[in-house]
Amino acid sequence: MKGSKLLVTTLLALGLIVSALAGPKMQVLFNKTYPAPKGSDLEKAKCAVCHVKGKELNVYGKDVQKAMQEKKTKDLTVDILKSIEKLDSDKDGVSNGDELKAATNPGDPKSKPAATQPAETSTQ
Ligand SMILES: [Ca+2]
Repeated sequence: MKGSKLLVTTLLALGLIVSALAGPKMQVLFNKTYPAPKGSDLEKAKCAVCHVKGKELNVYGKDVQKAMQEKKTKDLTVDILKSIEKLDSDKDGVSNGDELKAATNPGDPKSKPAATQPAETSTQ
């Protein structure tokens, strides 16, 4: 009995450590879902796609977190990522999905696709 209690405690401790590191697993899934060309804003952002610094989340990271909480899961899935593509987390006027397609950072308003207006917009 003593042994199994120790095992449970160890497993719980391990679980806490793993869940504290939002990192590698989520990043792997993210990179698989949104492969970023080398040198793109998205590729250069790495952790900064979801995080401000360390564990602190940016606006896009918070939307990911909210979507995960709504699904009551701690595991990031492709569906969760897709479910927030229509949002514009950083409010730069370009949806997360469009930014990810263009390999810009959906959590940074300064990073967005180069003007994508139709060619025949009136001159300014
Ligand atoms: Ca945006």
